[in-house]
Parts: sequence; C-alpha cells; structure tokens
Amino acid sequence: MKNNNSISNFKDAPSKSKKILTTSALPYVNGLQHLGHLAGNNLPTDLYSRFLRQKGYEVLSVCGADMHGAAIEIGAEKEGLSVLDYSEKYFKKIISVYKKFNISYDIFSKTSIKENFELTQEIAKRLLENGFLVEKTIEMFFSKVDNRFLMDRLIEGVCPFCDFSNARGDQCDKCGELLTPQELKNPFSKISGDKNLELKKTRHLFLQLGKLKPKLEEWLANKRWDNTTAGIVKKWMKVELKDRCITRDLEWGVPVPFPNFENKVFYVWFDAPIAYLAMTKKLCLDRNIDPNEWIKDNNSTMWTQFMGKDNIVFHSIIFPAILLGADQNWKLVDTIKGLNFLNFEGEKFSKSNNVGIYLEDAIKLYQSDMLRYYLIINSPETADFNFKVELFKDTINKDLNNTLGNFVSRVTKFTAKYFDDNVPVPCQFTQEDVSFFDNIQSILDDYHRNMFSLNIKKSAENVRSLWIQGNKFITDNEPWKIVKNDRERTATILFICFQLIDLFRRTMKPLIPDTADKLSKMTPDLKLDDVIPDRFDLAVLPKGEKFSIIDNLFEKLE
Ligand code: B3M
Ligand code: ZN
Repeated sequence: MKNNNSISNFKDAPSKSKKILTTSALPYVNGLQHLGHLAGNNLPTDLYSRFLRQKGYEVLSVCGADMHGAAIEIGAEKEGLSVLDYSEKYFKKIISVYKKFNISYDIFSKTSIKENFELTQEIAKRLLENGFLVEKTIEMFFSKVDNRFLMDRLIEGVCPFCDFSNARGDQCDKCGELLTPQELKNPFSKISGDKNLELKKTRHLFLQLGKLKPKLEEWLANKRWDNTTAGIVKKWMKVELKDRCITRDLEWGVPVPFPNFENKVFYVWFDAPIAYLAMTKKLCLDRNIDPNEWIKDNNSTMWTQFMGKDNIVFHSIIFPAILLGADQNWKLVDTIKGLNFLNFEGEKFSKSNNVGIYLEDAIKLYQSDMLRYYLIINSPETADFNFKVELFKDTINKDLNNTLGNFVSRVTKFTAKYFDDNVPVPCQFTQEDVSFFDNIQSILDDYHRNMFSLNIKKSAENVRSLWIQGNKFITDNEPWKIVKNDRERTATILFICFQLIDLFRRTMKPLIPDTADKLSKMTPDLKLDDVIPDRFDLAVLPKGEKFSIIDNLFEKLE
C-alpha cells in the first residue's frame, strides 16, 4: 500500500513519532456491565485505539477493574462471598464479555496489583513530604446496626441542591453535584436502611487541593479541552478548592503507609486513577519496554482518556492535582473524551431498577458487530442516547444488511457468474469514474478528520457513506444491463467495486472488526494488511486475483 504520509494535514492528528496511550475509566467489579458502560467508555476507546494502530501509530490501550471501594465489600456481603472471591468472580466476567465484544485492550488489569499498591503509597508519601496532605480528625457517620463507619457512597438521602430523594453521599446522580454525606438531608445507611446514624470522630488524611491550585492553573493554561470538559473545569476552578479526604476506615483497599493509620486504606478514587500508570507500567514490564517512556512526561507520549461525564472532575482536576503535587514528572492527561449516558427505552440504565441489557445477555441475542455499530453510530457524545430495540433492528437491517451486506454479496455473486472467481481486469476509467474517486477520497478525508478529532458518531457516518456510495455506483452503472454487450466496461465497474470492498474492510475494522475479518477472507490467497490508507488506492486487490463469494454477512433481525 502506498503511503504518502499526508496525515499531518489533518487537524488533531498526532505526530507519527508520538506514542499513544489510551485508557477507559476503570469499571468497578461490583456486578455486571451493561450496554451503557460499553457505549460511553469501552467502545469509543476501542474505536480510537484500533484506528490509530491501523494508521501505524505505536498505541497502548489500558484498562482494568476498579477492585476497591465500599460498594464492593457490600456486594460481596450480599452474595455471601469473600471480597476476594466476589471481585475475582466479576473480574472474570468482565474480561470474558469484553473479549466477546472485541475490545482490544493491550492489558486489562486490576487496581489491586502490586505495582499499584507501590505507586499509590509512593505518591502519597511524596504528597506528604511536599506538604500537600494534612491530617484531620473528623466526624463521620457510624451505623450501630452495620457496625461500621459509612463511606460516602453508603449513605443516601435528599440532595440539598435538587431535592432528589436518593442522592448518594458522594454525588447526586440527578443534578451531578459532588456532595459530602453531612450535606444530605435525612441520611440513612444504604446497607441496612438504618436511619439512626451517629457522628463519630475518626482521623484521616486530606489532599489540600487549594494549595495545589497554582500548579493546576499553570498546567491547565495550555490545555485544549472539549466543551464538556472545559465547562466542568471552569466551574471547579472558579470556586475555592476544598481539602478532600483520601483515606477510609476500611480493610479492603491500598493500606495507608503512615504510623497511626494502620487500619485505614486509601479512598478508591485516590488509588484507581494512579492504577492507569501502574497498569501501564506492568504492561511495559511484561513486554520488556521501559515504562518511563510511557508514564513519565518526556514529550513523547500522548494520553487520551475516555470516560462517562460523571468521571470528568476526577480526571481533569483531582488526579492531575495529585500527580502535580507528587512532583515526580508523571505523565498527565492530554485529551479527555467525556461521554453522556445511554438510556434504555426512555429510562436510565440502572442495575438496581433492572432497566437495560447486560452485556452478557445482549451478546447472546445479537452479533457483537451489530451492537458495536449501533452504539458507535449513535454514540452519546453530545447528548444522552436512548436505546430502542425496534430502532436498533431497523438500523441493522438497513445499514448492515441492505447497504453493506447487499453490496458485497451483489458484487461477488455477479462477478463469479460472469468472470469466474477472479477479480476482473479493468480497462479505461471514465470521467465519471474519476469524479466518483474524488468523492470517495473526500469521504475518506472526512473520516480521518473525524477520527483524529474524536468525533465518534461522525466517523461511523463516514464509513456508512462509503457503503452508500458503493451502492450508488453499482446502481448508476448497472453492470447487469451491459454485461452481455460490453464486457470490458462491466469488468471495469466490478474491478472498482472490489477496490471499494477493500477500502470498506480497512475503514470498518475499528468499528466492526469481525465483519472486516470476514471480508479479508474474500481473497484467500492474498495476505493483506489492515492499514488505513490516506488515499483511496485502486490497485490493492490485483486483477485476476482469486476471490470467493461473500454472502450473508449479517443475520436479518426480525
Ligand atoms: N470506577 C467509577 C465508575 O465506574 C470508577 C472509575 C474509576 S476511573 C479511575 O464510574
Ligand atoms: Zn441533586
């Protein structure tokens, strides 16, 4: 494949010498993942990472399970399992279901790996030394019924901002405000429902975000965030940054390595983002590469983080503040892609209310590529998206069956009938052909622009536009009408169609990889790469090459 290296012409295309680190927010291991997690986190990461790999970049895509936090302890208790068995059970389920959806992480690890314990403790020590941690004795809610201090997430009550009756002690899911449990009206224990919560004294470490504000401001000054992230950051930086408690009275988590903190662990939101670095380090060590090339800031790595919008504050302010405070030249995020939510038939996906489809169930009903396609072309980028089963089926039948599937089967069947099993030999291209090629090229350019700029939905629409153009080309040219008296022109039309199928295969791979792999079996004797070309190349599938008919790429959904 020719490569004229014109990608630098695209806005947002990283320089080819950059290493690209992509991460998805780390899923909690408490329970099963649903389509909303996939749409708003894993799929966008996978699409972008695959695209960059196919463009020839050096990419590491990193994710792992968020193993800590009180919710996991509670989940284990509910299922009658030890925390270890419980988290292991869901870890395995997550890994296996991601595989079925072809999510191509280079590593899917855990926040509980030794690398993360070490790094979390090291960073905490540095923060203490550098004067950004302060010890305070605070009052926390204690439940006699539960016999424990209740962490933020284990307390619910009425939101002081919007009056939502089930706001959590850390955040209100209705209005998005971050909360402290003391701010809730009528707080109660989520574990037992105990309403007689008692405030008790306990000692904790606080991150002094306010002191870190100048460092943050300096770092933020040259960031170009997308609108959602920029809005959140602006709102936060405007107000006084309060001290944030980073330790908890729990056993499950990363132990706090300081005297008099023996029975405490770090708050899950302290160790989880640090795990991005720890997991990347582990991946590098596994592959025998120097981790510092990826996790230290040496201008050679570009880090793009994907997450739901409710996670943006932690990734754009708090985690960067932690790394800046540690002052060890850690790699910090370059780009944040925050996504909205997926609703299901008009309601919010919710485990507790049984709304939505778990990934495990969805994959039994539909081919992985069908779900990937629908969730990417309807990516909840700018607004929430409502998943409706009827519309899903219509889209799959229309786009994947009627547009893509039909084109490929029409071209291969018709060619096999009149030209045996060989890619036909073309003659002169017409003036119309040449303007058609220009048209394809401009869609391909647009596709690149959208992919590099993380316009997920639009990039998928570009892929679909290519299929639509292919159909239009064959319909306009009607090879079935001329095959009897103009064999040469028919051969030329079909030859072009074969080159289109190859372009489809390459550009669709980040979106629907199984289908791309099926198409790569079309020319069984040809070992083709997956490179996404900058330019539409008309000589990828050689004339005369043996091919086989590709039929029924997708099941029709009734
Ligand atoms: N586990 C929250 C979530 O799943 C949390 C993300 C951590 S990313 C470092 O929404
Ligand atoms: Zn609220």
